[in-house]
Amino acid sequence: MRNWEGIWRRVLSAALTILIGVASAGAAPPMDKNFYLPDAAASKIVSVTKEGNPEAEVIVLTEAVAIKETGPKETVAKFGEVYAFSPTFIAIRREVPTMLTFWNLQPDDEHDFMLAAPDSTVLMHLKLMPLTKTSYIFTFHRDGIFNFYCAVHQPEMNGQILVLPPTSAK
Ligand SMILES: [Cu+2]
Repeated sequence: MRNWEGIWRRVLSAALTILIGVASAGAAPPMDKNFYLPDAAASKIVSVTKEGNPEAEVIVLTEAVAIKETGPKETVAKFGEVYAFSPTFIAIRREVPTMLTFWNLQPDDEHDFMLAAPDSTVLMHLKLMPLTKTSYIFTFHRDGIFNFYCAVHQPEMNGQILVLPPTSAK
């Protein structure tokens, strides 16, 4: 009986995952204790939503700098596989909803996006699945330098978001 319950639970959770996936055009990244959006406290620093009306969009690519499939072999031997975000620097206005769309260009490599507050507190962590576009709308409520990381590819796969005050013209 226990086993059946376990199996049903797994079937239901798989079905739910598929439903959630379909609801958001198949691009829903997995969320669990390791992958999450900002909680209530972190949302006071940056709110992150799927839906909304972004005023700007930035596309962030995951680039293979040196990998085993394409080399250079000597570089991979010396440094291991090296990936980078592109761009690595993004300037965003505070209180301006900005869509960040991550394109994971690799067919067989997972990346992720871990965003840290200016005091280095981790605010959120997204999984970026192979050959997948992942979009969220970010509204920052604090100015400052926010570092971001792919936790899989450290120490090299990083970037910075500089949050500036709203323009006075606005
Ligand atoms: Cu990565």
